Amino acid sequence: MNRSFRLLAPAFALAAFTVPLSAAEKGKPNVLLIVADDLGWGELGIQGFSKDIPTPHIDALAKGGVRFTSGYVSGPYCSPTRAGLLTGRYQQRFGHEFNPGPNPSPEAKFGLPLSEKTLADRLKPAGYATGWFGKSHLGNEPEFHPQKRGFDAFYGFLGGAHTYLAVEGGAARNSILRGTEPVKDIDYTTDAFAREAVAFLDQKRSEPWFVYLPFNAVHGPLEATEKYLARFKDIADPKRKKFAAMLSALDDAVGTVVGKVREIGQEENTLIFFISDNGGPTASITSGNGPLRGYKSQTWEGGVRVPWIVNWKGRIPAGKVDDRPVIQLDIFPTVLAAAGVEAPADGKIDGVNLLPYLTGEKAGAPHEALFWRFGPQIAVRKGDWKLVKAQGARTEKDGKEEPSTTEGAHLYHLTNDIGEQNNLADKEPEKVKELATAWDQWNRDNVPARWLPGKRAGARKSATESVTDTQSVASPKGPWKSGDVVEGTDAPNVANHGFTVSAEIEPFAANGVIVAQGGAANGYSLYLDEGKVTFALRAGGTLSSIVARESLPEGRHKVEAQISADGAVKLLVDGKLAGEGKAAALLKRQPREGLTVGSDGKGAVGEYKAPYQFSGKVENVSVQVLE
Ligand SMILES: [Ca+2]
Repeated sequence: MNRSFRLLAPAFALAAFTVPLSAAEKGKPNVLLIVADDLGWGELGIQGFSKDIPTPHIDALAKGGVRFTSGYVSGPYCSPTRAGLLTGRYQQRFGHEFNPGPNPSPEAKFGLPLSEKTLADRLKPAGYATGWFGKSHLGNEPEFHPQKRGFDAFYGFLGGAHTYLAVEGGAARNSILRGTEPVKDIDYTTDAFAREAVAFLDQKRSEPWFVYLPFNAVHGPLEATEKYLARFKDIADPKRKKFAAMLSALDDAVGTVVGKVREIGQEENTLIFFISDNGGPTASITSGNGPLRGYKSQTWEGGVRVPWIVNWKGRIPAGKVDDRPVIQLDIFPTVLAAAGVEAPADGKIDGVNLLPYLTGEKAGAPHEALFWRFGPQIAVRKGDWKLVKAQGARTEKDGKEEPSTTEGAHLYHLTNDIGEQNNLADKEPEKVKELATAWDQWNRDNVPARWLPGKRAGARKSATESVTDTQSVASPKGPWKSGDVVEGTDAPNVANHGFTVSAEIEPFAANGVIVAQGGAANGYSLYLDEGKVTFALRAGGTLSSIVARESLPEGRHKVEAQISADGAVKLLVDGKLAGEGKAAALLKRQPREGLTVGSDGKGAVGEYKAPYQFSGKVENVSVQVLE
């Protein structure tokens, strides 16, 4: 089919005529690229794991097309995978390895580097109308605006997350924009993005179109309207109920837009993709990853394997389930091939055109191997095998600035062990070597990260100002959960007082911070160290650490540190004394740095490297100051 498209390739020439041609007459298919945010592999009816949230519209896309069960994204976080998606290149090729935080300096600005061309940049000269409806997360500065990156129309927001309901006012830096103008009075954002996409399709009847529809659903904050909440009266867990409502809204929105494509008679002329941008952050929003290990932020399967659906009625098989590994980078060359646009000569595309694999023209796997690099976390999948170094295992005590290497990586046979439980590195040294060599070779073409996550040089930031996209500003009183952040000045005032820190935890790994406030000079932290509950107190720089005698057994536990007014510390696990000691001194002043749950903030209180992310559930956290 490429050949027949190429006959029509000089789209400029066609566009020069004033006679309007329908997309079909031009021979160019439309492209609808739907991206869900933080939707885990275990969600959606069609994935077959979670049964409590029906998703008939997304399921219908899979039933009418091909569902890849080993569909990946090239990172465990929002911004990097979106950079890969829109360029068809591993984002480490151009330094977009991490989520952009605030600018590191006035000169170095975060955003999809201008050296890179987006899919819209490629499609626009071929006569495509291009629209972007939803989240960007590829730079807040004017030069990174979607309409500077090949898109005719934009309705959405530039940041990494957005409230769904209270849109007016508030986050002035991150308003909902129509083009570059802040919008007031919008609907629930999920509904609004679908509505805007539909309006765009209504306008573009005479030209092929590319609609990029990156919903912020089901990313936090957990917010839904009564219309959707009412569908889940039977779900008791309030968090799950809201998540269900948000996913149901997303499913409706997909149904609305796909319904419009059908209504305008373009169903057989539209290539549709549905993916998630990274795995589910299960602890914070319940978004599940089924049997996969780990979650968003990790290179375990749970962080990078996502729902992955492609649909093109009449052109690719319907109802097919395909377990060959594919990656979101493939969408770029697949779309270009469908559109009859030559792949760019001025940049190496890492993705593969999937059309011949979808139609059966080509057998075998599209990729010899797939690769990940996220600071010290690395992974490579080759056939059934995966070599991985992920948070919660060998990199646990490392910081993000540690070098990326395969040294000490685990080896898993994914086909037999999808949950990455049985590390075969010692048994299969040759396989380790083969995958490590492949990774090293791939990594040679990468560049250093242009920025580090959450770093901002030269500026003192408050805890809530620097909230990352897995964190949220919480009530000063608590109880708190993983991802919650409270300003230092708002957190319970523990200076010159005894206090009690308690939490319910279900760890997936042996190390990580449960709750912390302050830093290396002044603060406290309750954390796990090699499986043992540990309480660290820094008073005037002096560190006192009290460690439980035994490792925590598996499962869910209540853990508590009681600090008396005389500095005596007791550790309790499920109400039983698990360790005791004495702190050198009480805190003389309230720590300035914020309180963080599930990680430590900027400066580490204990003998670990911040953020020392906790892997697993942290809930019902509270700090009670003793009178
Ligand atoms: Ca995301």
